[in-house]
Amino acid sequence: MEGLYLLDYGAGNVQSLANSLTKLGYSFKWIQSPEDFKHAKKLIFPGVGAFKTAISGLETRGLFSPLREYILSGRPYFGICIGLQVLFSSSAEAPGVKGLGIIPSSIDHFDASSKAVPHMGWNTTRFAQNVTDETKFGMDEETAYYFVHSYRGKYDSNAESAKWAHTVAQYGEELFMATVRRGHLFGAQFHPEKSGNAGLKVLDEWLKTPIEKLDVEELERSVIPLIPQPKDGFIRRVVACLDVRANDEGDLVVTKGDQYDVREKAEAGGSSLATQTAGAVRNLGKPVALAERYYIAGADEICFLNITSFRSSPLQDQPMLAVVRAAAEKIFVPLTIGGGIKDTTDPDGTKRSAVEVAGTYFRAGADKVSIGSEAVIAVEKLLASEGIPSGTSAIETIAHVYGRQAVVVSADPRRAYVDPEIYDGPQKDEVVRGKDGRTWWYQCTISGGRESRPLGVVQLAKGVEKLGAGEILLNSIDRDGTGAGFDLDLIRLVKNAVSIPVVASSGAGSPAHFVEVFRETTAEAALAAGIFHRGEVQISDVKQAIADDGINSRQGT
Ligand code: 1PR
Repeated sequence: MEGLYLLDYGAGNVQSLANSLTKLGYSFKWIQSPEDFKHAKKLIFPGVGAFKTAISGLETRGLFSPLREYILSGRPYFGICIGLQVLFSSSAEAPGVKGLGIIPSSIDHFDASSKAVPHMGWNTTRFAQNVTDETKFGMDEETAYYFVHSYRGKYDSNAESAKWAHTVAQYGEELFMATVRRGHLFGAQFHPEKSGNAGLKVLDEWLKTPIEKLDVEELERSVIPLIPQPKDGFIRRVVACLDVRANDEGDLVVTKGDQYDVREKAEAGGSSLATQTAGAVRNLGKPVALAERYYIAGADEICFLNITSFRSSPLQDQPMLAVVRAAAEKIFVPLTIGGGIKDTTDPDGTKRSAVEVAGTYFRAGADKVSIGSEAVIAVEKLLASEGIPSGTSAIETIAHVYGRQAVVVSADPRRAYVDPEIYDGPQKDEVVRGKDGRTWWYQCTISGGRESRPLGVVQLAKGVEKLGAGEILLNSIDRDGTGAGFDLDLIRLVKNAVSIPVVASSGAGSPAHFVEVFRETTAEAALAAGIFHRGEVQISDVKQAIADDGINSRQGT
């Protein structure tokens, strides 16, 4: 498209939007300097991250005032996430930092007392105005879109800012502006580039709408007084996880362990083929092809874990980067990448900070990075320094630049059985009594379960929340690959300890296990690997079972 420009303030994953536009067949240019605004006929400002980082990124590049002038000139603008929030006067995220001041209101933090924050996941919207079909941009009230944010523009139908509201979403009991529109200005708090086909449709419809039609019927519109409904539209996510490593031939393959052991086993009386493959890394397919299959099947999120990255993971030689790049061209739901997100040294001696490593993944198309071993070490240091954060851990430094919603901690706990009568260790408050009468605490491990550490999972969860993690991916070494169902005790324990979202992982053997984990715990998402890789259960079966049970679920791609 002639005159379509994208604005990148220097942080966050803008590659996904670029990939979406390429997929839709649009050509575009990047705003490189203030001069470029003169040539822009339509402008999209995508972004995740912190309000302050976005504003100072614009200011440092001399783009703040030219952007404001561009918007006030009445030319089409589409702000995504932080690109919507900068339209407001200010944000509680960065007191004293001025936004563009187009919408006369402030962005505030979600109330975290009764729900997980960040608001991370899919949610439906309602129209806040009598919007004509021409300016719905393909949106409807049944469809869910992908959000990820801790701050939001509250919806109050009596406030002046409500006149900008286009759609409203409900999270818990809070209504907030999901999209804003006035004249040529449009903004989405959700990520259309990460909302599957529904999001691509919004982008396409907005881009296809002739400029003169974007401006219709302003005076006719009247604010609809919306009140919270008994149940919000927040979807419980189904995540497909791909554990990736090099096999013995050096090819990158999707593998899957049983309690983290990914090598084929010799079976007594097995075939000669089974005997030949015994000991080899289990190969369940190619990472990108499998991930694309799950996207098409309706996975709400895809997670890649580089499971051998603890050995050495120089950024120069990081095959996962190619996987992320290729996956991000085809997959338009959130991508999480884990393994090796830490300070590293390249073979030539070049040191790379964890932020640099994470930034490379974000620019390749990842939305979140997941930190395993380093998170355990960081919490041990936090406890040793009496709870005073150093500011230097990977969690802190990445969250500072890219926002906490971009930082996941992947926990690998294993049950440590104890006698409650005599156990008096530091984890005594974390001891769980099972239905079978046995008692245990959940011990954290590093290096893919190879090394147990003197840290309980509750200590880890609270510690990483304090350091700035935005989500916990909660594995269970005991349940991994067993198909025995999620460890509900573990999930409840961690959910009660933190207010960030938790992804239940390990042990899924059937769709009923997803229903169970969503019924019996408040986990925001549930992840499976083996059953999907082996084709035993389809993602659509899981979605259907959840929906049949009355749990909010997203159907389709
Ligand atoms: O420590 O920051 O480099 O991260 C390494 C990452 O690799 C961690 O997230 C760690 O969980 C993961 N990892 C390391 N070794 C293994 C292994 O399996 N040998 N895999 C491993 C973790 C567990 C789950 C799995 C679920 C669901 N995989 O992610 O997908 O248990 O499986 P299921 O549905 O088949 O039961 P760092």
